[in-house]
Amino acid sequence: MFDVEKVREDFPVLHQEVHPGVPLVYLDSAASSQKPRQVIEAMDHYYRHLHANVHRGIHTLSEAATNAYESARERVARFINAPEPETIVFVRNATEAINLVAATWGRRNVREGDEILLTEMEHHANLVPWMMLAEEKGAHLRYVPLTAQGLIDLSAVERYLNPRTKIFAFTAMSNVLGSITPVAALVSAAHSVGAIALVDAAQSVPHMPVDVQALDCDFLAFSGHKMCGPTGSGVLYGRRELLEAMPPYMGGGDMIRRVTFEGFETNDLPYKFEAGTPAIAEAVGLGAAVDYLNSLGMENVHRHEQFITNYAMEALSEVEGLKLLGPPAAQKGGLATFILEGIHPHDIAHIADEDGIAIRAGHHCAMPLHRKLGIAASARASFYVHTTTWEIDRLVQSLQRAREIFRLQRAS
Ligand code: 7TS
Repeated sequence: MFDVEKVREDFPVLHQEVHPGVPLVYLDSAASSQKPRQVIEAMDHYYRHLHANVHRGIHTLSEAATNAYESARERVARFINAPEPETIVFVRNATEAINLVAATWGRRNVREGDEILLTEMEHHANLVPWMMLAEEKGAHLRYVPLTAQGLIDLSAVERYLNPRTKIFAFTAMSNVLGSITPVAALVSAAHSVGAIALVDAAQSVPHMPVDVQALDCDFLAFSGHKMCGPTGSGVLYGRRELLEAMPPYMGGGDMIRRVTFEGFETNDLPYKFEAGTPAIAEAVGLGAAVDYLNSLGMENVHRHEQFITNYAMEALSEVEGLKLLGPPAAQKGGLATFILEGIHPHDIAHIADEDGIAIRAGHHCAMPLHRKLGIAASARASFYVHTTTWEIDRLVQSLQRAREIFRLQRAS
């Protein structure tokens, strides 16, 4: 049994009133998750007892900091079943991970006339870096269309893949529709035409078990701050042969083995891609987040979110004039995105905030998807390990209140 009330005790931020007498209901974990005390304490401990720069000094603290940093890498590697820690590159977030691949692998391998395949439901982080690359190289961007339910259909993917496709970059779960994509099948389809596959796992690694070897993906990107970890911690997993062949992204300290006035020699993996002093405390926090999620069990996390999503979609569909976007609960992750007839999503979010409820409104960094759906914006409630059914009930009450306010305004 997943004891959500016990889990809530781990999150200090949840136990506060956001307005006098109005307790917080946090339904914005897809934007950024809250942090359990285990993560906060690990970072506090690091700064109080271990901090020094890594990989540089031979003094005791530098060694302790290096061990803490590298131990976080090992735990992250195990968490996604990467074959070895050297295939885990620490970056700031999923955005940086994708930019790194586009700017290094992409610049070296994509040429004029080549195709880069994306889908219609990508976050800007998995669109703009490829647009920049395509513009520089004269390559073409193509987009796999969605089904009416907002899912990726394998047969559509197969129609779009061809020998000119160099890379297929797609999300494992849409941050707007919640749609879960059949990652292993999409990777295998990409490989069948000789393309490589990059998985934007920003919304999957925090919420479900992910095994990069089982998926057979070439790159996988995610952010620590969406999985109970600190901001400024993120991960690029890459297949060793690809990482080895890629040029470095940024130049500076740590990423070199040797520098002369004439040039430089790059360091081994993963340091080749970690120029400058890294976010050490953040890596330590991410390691603690991984331990925390492991202690809950990722199967349990996923099951709890499916239960909440199912409950939320049923409860929300009772609200008159409310339209849910995306597929049914069984095919989606922990979020519910909707529009409410006659009320702008920003007004919904504003009224919800008066009731202490944090939801997101806008285009959620997926403007092309919104345009495709024929809407400018939507409202999104997103869930995590601490979300309860009574929080969903509070949201539904707030939406009813919003409807009432706007009904009265129209009547007057
Ligand atoms: N990919 C997906 C699928 C995302 O949902 C996000 C962030 C990113 C990439 C980028 O992550 P970052 O940590 O590098 O910024 N998504 C959202 C969101 O839905 N609301 O705020 C951020």
